[in-house]
Amino acid sequence: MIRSPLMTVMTDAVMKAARSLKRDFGEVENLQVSRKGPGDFVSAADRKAEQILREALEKSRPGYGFIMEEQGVIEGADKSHCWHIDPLDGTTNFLHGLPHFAISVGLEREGQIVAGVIYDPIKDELFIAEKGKGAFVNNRRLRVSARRDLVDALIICGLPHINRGDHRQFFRELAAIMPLCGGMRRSGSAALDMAYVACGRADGFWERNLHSWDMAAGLILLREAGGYVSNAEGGADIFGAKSVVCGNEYIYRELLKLLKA
Ligand code: 2AM
Ligand code: CA
Ligand code: CA
Ligand code: CA
Repeated sequence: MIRSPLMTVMTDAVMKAARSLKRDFGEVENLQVSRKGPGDFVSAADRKAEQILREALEKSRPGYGFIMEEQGVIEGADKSHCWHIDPLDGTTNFLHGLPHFAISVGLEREGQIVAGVIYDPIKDELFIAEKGKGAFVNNRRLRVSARRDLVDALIICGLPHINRGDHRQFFRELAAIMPLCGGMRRSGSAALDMAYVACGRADGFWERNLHSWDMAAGLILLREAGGYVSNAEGGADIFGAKSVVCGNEYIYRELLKLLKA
């Protein structure tokens, strides 16, 4: 597979940040950790990886704006391009030594997500997608699953975080969906959840209270892998609604129906 110049820029930046994350994961007990709020941790590993991504992308694509989890919004001279960056998706896993986390970088052009990279440094899995060019994991083409029936489906959910989100709403949704589906998982990395639906390891996923940096790369992966995706109400404004429901065509429809019921 020949990588486009843009994909090379994105994957080079991500691999550089991943080396820093891997080093920090090796001595996670020595990391400086602070709490942004209850259950909302950030460590030196998150900040270092984000800075590496920012510097690498600024150098290769000067003027693009940034929306980053830790540094926030940085306006660029180029108003038509913006990176959505989560330097460490799955911080809670990371800080517990649980090897399931990722870097997520999406590129928005003229209001549309046109490219995404999600990298899991522990499993060495690189998920990439560009608009109109397909989605790949380690150079293998991705496709969503073909399962049609919820009873056979593996569904990933997210849990609302402590003091955030509507827990009652979540339990209503879970009560509607769980008894009908083949199995359920909760992983702690929304970016990997979306990547796993894109490659057919799971058949559907929904979560609320997410941010653009959690979802941007996953959205383009899903779309390029033939997946269906919207916000939890069925609308197109995923970042604004801060919610996502996705899957193959059939499972997406089933999930959305149950969420809206
Ligand atoms: P993070 O690890 O980058 O913070 C898991 O359900 C998803 O929720 C992850 O993408 C995780 O991203 C995010 N998350 C974790 N704690 C959160 C919080 N307090 N508020 C909102 N999102 C959170
Ligand atoms: Ca966080
Ligand atoms: Ca995140
Ligand atoms: Ca993060």
